[in-house]
Amino acid sequence: MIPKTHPRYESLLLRDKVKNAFKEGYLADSGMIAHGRGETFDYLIGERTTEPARKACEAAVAYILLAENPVLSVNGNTTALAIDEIIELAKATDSKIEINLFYRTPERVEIIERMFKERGWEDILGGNDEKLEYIDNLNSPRATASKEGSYIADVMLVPLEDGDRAEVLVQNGKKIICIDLNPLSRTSKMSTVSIVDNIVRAVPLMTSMALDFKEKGKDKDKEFLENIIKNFSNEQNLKDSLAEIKLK
Ligand code: PTJ
Repeated sequence: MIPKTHPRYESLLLRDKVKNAFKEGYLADSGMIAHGRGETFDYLIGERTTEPARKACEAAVAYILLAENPVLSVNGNTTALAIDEIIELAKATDSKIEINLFYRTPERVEIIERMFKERGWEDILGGNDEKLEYIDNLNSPRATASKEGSYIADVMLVPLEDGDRAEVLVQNGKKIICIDLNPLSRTSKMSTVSIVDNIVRAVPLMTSMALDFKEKGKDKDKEFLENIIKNFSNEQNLKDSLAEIKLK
């Protein structure tokens, strides 16, 4: 039990979620290493959503709302840290959710599938019973692609991923949005929009932006959404995100 008065309470809560997910069998052991790396970058940006991250979230929402077949990809770490928030984002943006694991095992897939279904999200793609396609030129288990999901997706959210998939997906003509606290990662560099923020902050922010656009009728305003995208440069945004790292 972590005392609420602990100065690092929020951070320790996230660590607990990751540790428990590993004990429950759905988080890869490397997922704990990935989390530690994320913690470091989060510390360096002050554990807050920076202005460049906010802009990237806005561009990401614009891409998703303009998409014909948007897919939110989930792995072990994403499920452990943000399962409810991902479901809310999918509802707010009419997106599909697909399981895609680098260290894919039927056991891990089964647990993650069950967790989504327990929360009322029945139509979880990429499960054990589905006959999956494979993305060409990708030699890891991440190549799995649901026929209704990432195989035909035009826009995909790929949070907390290693660097082997984003580039191939972009080459396949998809718009790729990553959430990655490391602005120097291969995934960040290869993605169409890279959100340099903690997933626990970025996903709820995207949902509230999508709902706000809906309320104002802007979700169907193509010109408005296309303008957000036109004014966004991922290369510049990554530079701005890097500049947010405070070394003093
Ligand atoms: O569940 P699986 O089998 O698909 O495996 C997932 C992991 C995360 C183990 C796998 O994709 C992997 O090894 O990823 P990497 O190469 O460690 O990359 C993960 C990236 O996510 C790193 O750049 C981290 O800085 C970043 N990251 C970690 N935690 C967070 C994060 N970014 C945003 N929010 C976080 N909470």
